[in-house]
Amino acid sequence: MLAIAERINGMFSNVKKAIIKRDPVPIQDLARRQAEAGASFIDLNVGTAVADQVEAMRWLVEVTQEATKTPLSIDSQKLEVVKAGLEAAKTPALINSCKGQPEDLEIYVPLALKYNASLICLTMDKRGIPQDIDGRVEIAANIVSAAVEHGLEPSRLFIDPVLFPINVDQKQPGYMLEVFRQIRYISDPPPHINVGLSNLSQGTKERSLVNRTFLTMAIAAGLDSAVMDVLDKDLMYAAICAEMLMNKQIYSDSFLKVVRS
Ligand code: THG
Repeated sequence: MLAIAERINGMFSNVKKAIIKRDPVPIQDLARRQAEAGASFIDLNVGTAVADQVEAMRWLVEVTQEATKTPLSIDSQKLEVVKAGLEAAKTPALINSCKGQPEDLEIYVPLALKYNASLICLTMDKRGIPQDIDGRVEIAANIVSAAVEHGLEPSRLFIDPVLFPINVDQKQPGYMLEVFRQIRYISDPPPHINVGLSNLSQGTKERSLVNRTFLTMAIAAGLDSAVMDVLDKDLMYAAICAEMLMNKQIYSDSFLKVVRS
């Protein structure tokens, strides 16, 4: 699966401080550790606290690239901030994220094509995020149609049905598993399916356990990408084991050792 490393996010106080002081040391340390832990992309989110988000994103991209060659995920709700990140990135990046409504897709799909980037789209429109299965799958189908129309390959499209914290509505994780199953049938080949895994355990006291248990269930239902804590070893090992059990990694008696090396 594709692990998008979540830790360089202004929502964390040490990252926020580093961005404000323009101190590259904590950022580059996180970049190296997350790359070594097996990140496919390193997510960069300046958070909401800094004054000039465009300038902050440009700086984050530059200092992260000095530390690692791992591709970057440019995470912002603001188009100017995304553009600044894409402009500064030296290798094809991932845009995180675009809303699944026509007006936004008409801007972000061509933007992804222009920068040779991949694109995460949320199953969210003007009315918000549908709470049910059908509403999310309907928006996912609209997203895939827009991508096909513009010629963005399914391998560069990630659909994110937006995972809610477990303490908001306990029925949601079950709904999500069904949404993953249905999204796989929208196109052949299917788009990637992604979630922000840590959303699920916000506010709970057993974060790591909740995250990794859901991740293995989700992999069984077709999830193949997550914005996640790659520094959580138990989580990474659970993902590898789930993929082995789904015949997506070759089995050997010491499969974990093989993947680690
Ligand atoms: N989908 C996509 N991208 C995303 C999300 C998503 N990016 C951001 C987010 N959601 C995923 N990343 C995180 C990162 C951290 C936390 C949750 C999700 C988190 N932070 C601590 C908390 O809220 O308790 C706060 C940090 C601290 O101070 O320790 O849980 O859904 N495409």
